[in-house]
Amino acid sequence: MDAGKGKFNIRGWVYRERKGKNNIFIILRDSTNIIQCVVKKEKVNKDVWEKAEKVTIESSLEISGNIKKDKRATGGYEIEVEELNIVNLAQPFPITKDYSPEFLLEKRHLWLRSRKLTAVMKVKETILDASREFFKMNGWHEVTPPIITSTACEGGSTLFQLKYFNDIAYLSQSAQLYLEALIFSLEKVWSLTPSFRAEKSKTSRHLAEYWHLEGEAAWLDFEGLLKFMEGLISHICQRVAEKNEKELKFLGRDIETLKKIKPPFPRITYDEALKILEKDGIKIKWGKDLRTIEEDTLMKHYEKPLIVTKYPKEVKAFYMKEDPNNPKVVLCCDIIAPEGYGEIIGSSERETDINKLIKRLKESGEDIKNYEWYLDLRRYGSVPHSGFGMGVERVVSWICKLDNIKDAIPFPRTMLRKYP
Ligand code: NSS
Repeated sequence: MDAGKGKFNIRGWVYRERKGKNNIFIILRDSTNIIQCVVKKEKVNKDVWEKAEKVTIESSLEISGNIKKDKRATGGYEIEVEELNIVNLAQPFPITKDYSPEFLLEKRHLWLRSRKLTAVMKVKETILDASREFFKMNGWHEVTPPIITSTACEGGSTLFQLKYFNDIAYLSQSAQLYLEALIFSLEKVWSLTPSFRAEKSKTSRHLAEYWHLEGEAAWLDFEGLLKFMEGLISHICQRVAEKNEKELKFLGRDIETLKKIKPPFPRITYDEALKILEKDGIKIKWGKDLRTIEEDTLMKHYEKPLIVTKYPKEVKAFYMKEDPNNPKVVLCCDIIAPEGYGEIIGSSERETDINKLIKRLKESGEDIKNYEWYLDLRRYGSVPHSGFGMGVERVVSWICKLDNIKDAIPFPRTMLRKYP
């Protein structure tokens, strides 16, 4: 919809309608915006008036008429209708009064038309565009790793298993191990893939299927990794602030807070996090992972994303590099979003010592045979390298200020839902 002055043709769907004796108001929605159309009984022929009288919510229409500025109209313009064609007369639309989350999820295929979800999807597109742009600007190559995998990357407990001919296979939890193989030819690689986690937890932050933006680079050390991730998150926020003013306003996200998301981000170690938590009255035994409640408590102290480094080895994945200065911790980093949106990135420098990798895999109960191909990467020209994974819907939730991660994806999959 590109509103100017004069004659105007528009196609769209009825967002609202109000029928008076002499005037019928139709608010029409298309992918760009909504606009008020008025049908005046005295100005149109009988046929147009009768069609307008029939119009129902979500009917698809073609309208032509004269457009003019009108301060009172939603959107600031009004079309005075001359011609009206009903492409499809919608049956009574089921979403009327019941806006309960469960009902809206059941009718998701229709609720996608809401202004809220439309705004979220536009912001998500900018987030993806900005990410791609940032990787390209820095010379990273986009690659396409597999979705069907033979091994776990993030531990067996959340793996989805599937029948694979006469064998079994798994849906990918992360492209990481495959990206690691690709750095030996392309050096800096990234991918955007769905990741699958059979999460039993019913939280506002977990999906069973989410979009995973992952990067892996040869010669990238821990410090370089932290810098790159700060740069990426900041670039995303700046681009959204530039491009999605209208959507952010609709979603209630203040643009100024996004503009402030610039490096450097605050950095603390796991040990320092425990000290802050203790002052806040939460005592965590060293060696325990930080849960949602601890992350949220920490974030009361910060307005920018927080970088938490060097977690205990036991709570982190087998591939993370042991800190040369302290073998009890690994060179990993979680980035936690402000305002209680939780972890948006998990990352680390990778272990290059093949014996340490084998030991850690055995400790986590894995069959080494399945990881022989991965261990080959340490046998033939191994180099220091690092990588990360960003949960796209977590970032969307934070930037769009959503109450639940389910609204960050068109068709959310959770333990309790795979329909529609
Ligand atoms: O498990 S992660 O913390 N890390 C990895 O998978 C690494 N192998 C990534 C890598 O280094 N290439 O997941 C990464 C991010 C995490 O920080 C969350 O933001 C997001 O993926 N994540 C999720 N988002 C939505 N739903 C679920 N269930 C979920 N699990 C992780």
